[in-house]
Amino acid sequence: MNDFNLQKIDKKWQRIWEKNEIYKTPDRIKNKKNFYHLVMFPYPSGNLHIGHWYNFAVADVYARLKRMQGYNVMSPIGFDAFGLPAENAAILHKIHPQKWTYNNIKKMRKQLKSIGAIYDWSREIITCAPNYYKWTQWMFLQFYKKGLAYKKKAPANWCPKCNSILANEQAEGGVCWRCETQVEQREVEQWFFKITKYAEELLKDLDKLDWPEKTKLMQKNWIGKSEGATIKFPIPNSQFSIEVFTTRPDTLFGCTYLVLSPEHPFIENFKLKISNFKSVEKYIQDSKKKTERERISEIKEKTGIELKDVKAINPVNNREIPVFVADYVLSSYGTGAVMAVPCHDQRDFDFARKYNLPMIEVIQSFNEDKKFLQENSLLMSNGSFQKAYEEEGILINSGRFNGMKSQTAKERIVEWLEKRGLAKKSIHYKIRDWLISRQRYWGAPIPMIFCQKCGWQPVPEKDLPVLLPKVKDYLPTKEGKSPLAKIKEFVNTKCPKCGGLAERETDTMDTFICSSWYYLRYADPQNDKKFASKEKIKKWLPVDIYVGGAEHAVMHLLYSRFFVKALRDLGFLNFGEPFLRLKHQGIILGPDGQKMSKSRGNVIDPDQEINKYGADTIRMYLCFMGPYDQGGPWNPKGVLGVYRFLQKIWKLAEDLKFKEKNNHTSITESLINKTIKKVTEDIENFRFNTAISALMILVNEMSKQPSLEIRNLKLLIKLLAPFAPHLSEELWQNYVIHNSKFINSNSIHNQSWPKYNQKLIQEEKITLVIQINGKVRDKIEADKDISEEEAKKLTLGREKVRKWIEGKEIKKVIFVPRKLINIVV
Ligand code: ANZ
Ligand code: ZN
Repeated sequence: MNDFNLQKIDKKWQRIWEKNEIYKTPDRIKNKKNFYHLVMFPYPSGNLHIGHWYNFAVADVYARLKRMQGYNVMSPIGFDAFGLPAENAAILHKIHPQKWTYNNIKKMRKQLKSIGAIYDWSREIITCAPNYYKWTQWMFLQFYKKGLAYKKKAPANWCPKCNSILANEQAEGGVCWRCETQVEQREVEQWFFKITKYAEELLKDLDKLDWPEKTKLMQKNWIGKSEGATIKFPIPNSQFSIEVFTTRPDTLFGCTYLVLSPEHPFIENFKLKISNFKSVEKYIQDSKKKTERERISEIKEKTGIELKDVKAINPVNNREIPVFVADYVLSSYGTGAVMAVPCHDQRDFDFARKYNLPMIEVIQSFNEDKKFLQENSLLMSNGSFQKAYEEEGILINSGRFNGMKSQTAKERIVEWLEKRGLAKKSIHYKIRDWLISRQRYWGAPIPMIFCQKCGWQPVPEKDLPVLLPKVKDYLPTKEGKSPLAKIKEFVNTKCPKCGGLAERETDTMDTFICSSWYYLRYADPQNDKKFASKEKIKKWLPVDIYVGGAEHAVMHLLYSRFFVKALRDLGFLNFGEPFLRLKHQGIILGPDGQKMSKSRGNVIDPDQEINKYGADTIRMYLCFMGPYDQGGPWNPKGVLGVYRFLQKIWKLAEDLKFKEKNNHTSITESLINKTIKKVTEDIENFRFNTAISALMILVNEMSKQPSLEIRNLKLLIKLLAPFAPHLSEELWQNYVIHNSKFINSNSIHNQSWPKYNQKLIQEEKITLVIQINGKVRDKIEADKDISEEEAKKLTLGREKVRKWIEGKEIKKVIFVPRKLINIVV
């Protein structure tokens, strides 16, 4: 028998599998259902890090289970290859972005292969390849023709360091998502995709998806639906009025002034009437320097200025009220104007106090028997108010609506005003259209041509792709234009309509467009007539399971959903959601429990780890670390533990005498069936860690036996196969097949997954009650002899539980064996 050398086994089987194309996925296999298993394709940084491994290697365990369960599993991989770093490398190291990218891809392909995953490399796609971005451009054209792509001048987030404009999602928190530089605002002509058209559907369809609740909630908040009313405030002695959007029409009687955004057109229209217009203008200029973030920041003091000699009329009581301009009101939300209710909105309260504006209390908090709650009283003994009461309640100081609950009053007040044409119900969404122009080189050129005579013209489809030309200088121009603007041969072209001289668009597309449809291309990656054929799309899509990082919650995952809905409405797809089930991996920390970083010196390099322990050990350790969606610190002892476990299996196979039939075995049928059930269900539910625990128990029992039946060895190897594909192939070939020549059908990875017999499992389960601070929050089925340690691990992995303990410190765990576990936070 050979030495235990996992690295050698890795290489051997990777070579044989590749030669035999055992993971090549046909579009159909007779009597098998297709299953589309997808991981988020990597950016070709040139280095596969441990986070990639955590995503890809662990997801592959699931893919392999599905394969052994009899599905025709497609698990493709490719490269999200356009983007800034290639350009930065070009500037820094004077290497062409294309060369840099393809060099990195070559290196990463090799690293990816070392995982031992079931990737079908014949389906590989590279988004910066002309045969791919041709279709990205084609999609832009379809969107354009449907009115889903348009150009407009817009204040945009400008990163002074990257010299580029960023989407809102890429400037969250007011900083550039790549370099964390503070972003500024700039007005530029830009292309947009009309994602807002799908706001309601994107929101509604979240209910259909088997996705982590947290991710769905993030999308929901990002879409930000608000139901309320638009209310007109007439301007005395004119036919004009100012419209506001409010979610609280029940507070209308408490509105004592209006606030406009600095960009509101009313200001320009009424400038002759505004006696302090000069100062107002100055205020507006100053506000342009601030980012949206700064403007709405809770911490910063609200500033504003009154429009002197202009008044508006509160339509519920006909009182004349002053009008202000303040930059905390955004022009891009609602109507760009707000009715201020100081007693019931804290922002308005702070503002009113600062500028000494009147306050009227109109909502009071009452308990269930309509008794006024003194402790919530706003009024202080000196007659002034202490803070805003923002909850709903019962109306006071509101004329005939007094005594009504907020809920009812909202409806009634709007109905009442509606009769006079002064209000209507309305809905607003926070989500904005997707800004897709980039003033960068390394992206797909936007296929549009501008003609002085004919305006914007789409590039005819037959002329696609618009190839990205070679340039010498990758920096955007000082005016913020793409470096492509410096290439005359690229810019100058003919108008597709009149044939006259015209100019090409020089902006490139946001790389998030490339990744919004790549999963469609995997179904038919070589097609040069279509982005993918209808039949092939039908065979594979939608994606059955998608595994990747939670950081993509509102960008990639929302854009992809929008793409599918738009393509469906264009008649190219017959489904409305791209990813039916979604799983996120957690984050791996360094051995010191800190975020991995080069400067801390706590980075784990997967290449080094597999050189030491082999791919199977690393795959299995990643599975074993803890609940998959939580991640945790890398523990070298843990890795060693897993390595020894695999060694134990190796020895077990080598030392034990296997018999066709064995009368002395004391491995119970119950344990066998229990293990199959547990491993199956745990992998299905991404509880890889507990699946491995079950395998460990089984291996322990087997090691105690003087001899075992061959069927039990076969079973063990099968259960091990998804986790440790290389070692299990080696054992399978040596102890089960006994054949020197490898043929595909004999591979362990073409065997079927074992089934269990429920009847043979002795019921040893109990229901463990989970309490948080003494309150019952969840229940789990568990082994009757589950240890405190195990129970705690299981409990903390529950989504329901995490909701209650997130961000809190666990003070104590009380465990009553076979009954309950109580977590005190
Ligand atoms: C009066 C009022 C009274 C409001 C009250 C709230 C509480 P959401 O829920 O986020 O949609 N608002 C409307 N347009 C705005 C804009 N362009 N910039 C800043 N604020 C704006 O918020 C809706 C509320 O935000 C609206 O309801 C409005 O203030 C404010 F006791 O109207 B409210
Ligand atoms: Zn023309």
